[in-house]
Amino acid sequence: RQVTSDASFHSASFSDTDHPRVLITGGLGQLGVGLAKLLRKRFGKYNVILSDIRKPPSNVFHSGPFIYADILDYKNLREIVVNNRITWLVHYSALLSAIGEANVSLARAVNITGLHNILDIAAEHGLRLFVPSTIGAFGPTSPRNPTPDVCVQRPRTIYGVSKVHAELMGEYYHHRYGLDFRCLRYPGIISADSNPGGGTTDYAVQIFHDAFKSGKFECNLKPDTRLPMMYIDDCLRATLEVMEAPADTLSMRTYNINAMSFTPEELAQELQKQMPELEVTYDVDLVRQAIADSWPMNFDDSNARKDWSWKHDYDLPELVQTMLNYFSTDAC
Ligand code: AKB
Repeated sequence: RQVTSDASFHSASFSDTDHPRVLITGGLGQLGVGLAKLLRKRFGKYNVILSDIRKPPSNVFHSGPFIYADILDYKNLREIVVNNRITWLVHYSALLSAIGEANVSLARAVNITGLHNILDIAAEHGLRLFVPSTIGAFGPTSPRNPTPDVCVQRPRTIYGVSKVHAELMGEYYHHRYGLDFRCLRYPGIISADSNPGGGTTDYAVQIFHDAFKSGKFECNLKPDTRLPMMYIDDCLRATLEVMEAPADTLSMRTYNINAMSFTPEELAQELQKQMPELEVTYDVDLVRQAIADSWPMNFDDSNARKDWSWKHDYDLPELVQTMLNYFSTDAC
C-alpha cells in the first residue's frame, strides 16, 4: 500500500521492501538528523524513523517520520520496534564527556541502563544494532600516539566507562546470542548545521560560530591539545558503510575510525588563512583539559581501512573550507 502522509508511518502503511527499517534514538543530537537524511536517501523516507524525548523543530518533523522514544522505558521501545517492524537500530542517545562529569547519575542511567534496554530489545527482535563509541573510551594508560583498536582501556570519565561497557556488552551479546552488533569509535565530530552538546571536542565547532558572530574565539583547551577529529559527512558515511558491510568482512565488531588530528592552534591558523582578523584567546577549562589530556592524539584505524575499505574524504583544509562555505552562505 502507498504511504500518503508523513504521520502514517506505522507498519500497516508500508509495502514490503528489501530495505531495512531503521530507528534512530537520540535523534535530535548532533548526528541523528544528518544520518536520517543519508539513510532516507538510500532506503526511502518512510523506512527511517527519528526518535527523541524532545519536541522536534518543524523542519525535522516535516522531513520524515519522527516519534517519541524514551530509551529508559523498555515497553515503549518494544512497542515502537514491533509496531514499525524495525530491523536496524542506531543508538545515538548518550550524555557526552564534559556534561557527563557534571551529571554522573543521569549519565549512568542514560548511557548504561539505556544501553541495556537497547541490547535486550535488539537481541529479542533480531535487529542489527549500531552503537557509537568514541576516542573517550581510552584513558591515560592507553597508548596515545597512535591508539590501536585493541589496547588498555581505563577511561576516567563516566562517558568513557559507559562506552567501554557498551563495546564489551555488545560484543558479548554478539558472541553469546548472535546479536548483529556493530560499533565505531568516533573522533570529535565537526558539523555546521547541528551542534554538539557537552563534549570535550566541542571547541572545534564553536570556533566557526564565534568567528562569524564576533570575530573572536576563547578556547577552553590549551593551544597544543591534539585530538582526532572528523567532518560529519565522513562520520555518517562510515556509519552507513559499516552497517552495510557483509558480516564476513568484519574481523571485529568495534573499530576505530579516523580522518585527521589537530590542535586548537592548528585549527585557528587554518581558519585565519581566510579570516586573518579572527582573534583567538585561551581560557582553559580544567575538567575538559584533563579529559583531553587522557585521550588519543592520533587514532589508528587501519583495521577499518583493511576490512571494509574505510577511507575519509576530509582533511583539515577541506574541513575548514566546507565549514566556511556553509557559514558564509548562511550569513548572507
Ligand atoms: C566528546 O567530546 O565528549 C565527544 C566525543 C569525542 O566522544 N565529542
